[in-house]
Amino acid sequence: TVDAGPDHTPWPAEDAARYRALGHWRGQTFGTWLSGLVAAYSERTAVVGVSAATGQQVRWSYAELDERSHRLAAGFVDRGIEAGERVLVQLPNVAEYVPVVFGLWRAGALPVFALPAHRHSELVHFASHAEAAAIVTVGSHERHDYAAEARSVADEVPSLRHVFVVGSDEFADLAAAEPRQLPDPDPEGLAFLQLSGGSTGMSKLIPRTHDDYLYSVRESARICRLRPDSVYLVVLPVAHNYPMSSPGILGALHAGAAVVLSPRPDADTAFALIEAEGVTMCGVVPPLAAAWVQAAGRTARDLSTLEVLLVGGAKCGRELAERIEPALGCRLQQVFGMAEGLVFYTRLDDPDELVLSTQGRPISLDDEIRVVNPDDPDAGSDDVVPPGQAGALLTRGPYTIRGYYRAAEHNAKAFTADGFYRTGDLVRLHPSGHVEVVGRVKEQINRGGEKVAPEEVENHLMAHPDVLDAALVGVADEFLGERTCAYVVPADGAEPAEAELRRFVRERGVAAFKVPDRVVLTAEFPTTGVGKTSKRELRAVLAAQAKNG
Ligand code: J2J
Repeated sequence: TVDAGPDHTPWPAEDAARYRALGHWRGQTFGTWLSGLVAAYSERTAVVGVSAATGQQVRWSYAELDERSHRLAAGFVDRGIEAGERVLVQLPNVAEYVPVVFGLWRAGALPVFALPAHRHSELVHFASHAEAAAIVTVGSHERHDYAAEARSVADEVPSLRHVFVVGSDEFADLAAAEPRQLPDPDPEGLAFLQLSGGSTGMSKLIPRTHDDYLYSVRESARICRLRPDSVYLVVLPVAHNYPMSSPGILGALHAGAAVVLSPRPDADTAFALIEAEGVTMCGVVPPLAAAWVQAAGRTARDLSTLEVLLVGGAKCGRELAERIEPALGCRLQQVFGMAEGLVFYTRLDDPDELVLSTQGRPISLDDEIRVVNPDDPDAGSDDVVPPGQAGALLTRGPYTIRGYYRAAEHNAKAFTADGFYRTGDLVRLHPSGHVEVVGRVKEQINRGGEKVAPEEVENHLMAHPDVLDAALVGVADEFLGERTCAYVVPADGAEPAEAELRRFVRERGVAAFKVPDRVVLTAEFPTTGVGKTSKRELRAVLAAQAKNG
């Protein structure tokens, strides 16, 4: 790829020493961490979910999860997966997800976490950028043939040597390998790659270490008050950073709790699981919270075990926030996080006013927060705004990356010279340390928690012969917060139909949530008067027009 650079930008030695001295980084890998959990919680339930292999619900104890992941680790190594190699994981919410990921970690491999929604062009990008050696996926699921898609990706990406299909006979063989002790990787080395929401072009890969991530997991479990008798329900795509670690499956496991994987996020499916499994905690995005609030009014399900509903991924407006506790009979906990690191939570004992009106305060006292003048995000002056005023959020700390994976050019813009990550979020900082998210300065559309990079979608549109130019903007949407609208200038004499352009983008192989919700043809784009309009300015002008028109 063009934008090469280091795999990992380590923290400066003095910061790393401090994080170790403070006990944030404990020199533990995911493998040794799981071994410790097994020693403490052996026969307790770790994972409940539908097996991709049998289609039946399974219930695995910590000891069973441990054994499965040891066998899988040996199986991956026997198939030639080497320590440090990247393995693209594209699994829906199936029980095998958990042992597969621990198996890869124990083999020393680095999972690259794709979402089930991702399609050919995205998978090719992730696999080639990471030079992945393998893909782990399922067969057919929800009317999509994941295995066939993975094979076509493997045909295109030279580094891909294997497609492992969970549920296949071949995979059953791999999973039955004789467990054995394997070398433990470096806890300060990379553990996996998460995906960024993307702003300029394709998603960047986010390199996280065992040490930094486990710190955020332990603290998340503590802040969310997970206990051994907690039951955490996953309804969002399991590989996303939020259900993974905020507090997510890893936070739940850290506390010795049970993780229940819901195959789908709808209220009917989730409520049935809440009742059947005595679920105490769940994390959702705002549109889902709104749907659940509605459904709670007419459900016959017993939701009384539910203690906490986390809401985040996109702004939870005050009106929705106020409905959650009365409708669902549980405490609302707002969470504002990012796969790059930094996570904010409202605390369970925060005054209601803060829980309803803010997105929380950081996990750690060692999360450094700077709120700077957003007027010229490219100028990099980064003057801190007066207290209480909205500004662009910058951060660095013990679990926030210092650089994306192999992205030197992008890193120069995404981080300050002294290592602060430019989150692209516009926030107001309260005296209590809580923040309120009031907007963004980044070129990203947040479609109900699913992130869309305008440039990526515009490039797909502009590949169409009838399209001269395209600009994608977010327009307000009652349900999703915002949805996407593509403004398209047709090529001379052409009049492409909206349906045709949407189909075209979908067939280029992108996640359904990136296909423009609307397409509007326009003879020409507005100009701002001074010379050539940048895409950034153009999107701003079009978004303002959409709002006022
Ligand atoms: C407004 N915007 C929010 C919120 C995220 C926990 C929770 C969410 C994510 C996540 C995550 C928001 N209000 N409450 O990784 O561990 C927007 C911001 C942020 C971006 C990050 C976690 N919660 N956002 O959503 O990497 O713009 O992570 O910078 O997908 O989502 O997106 P992502």
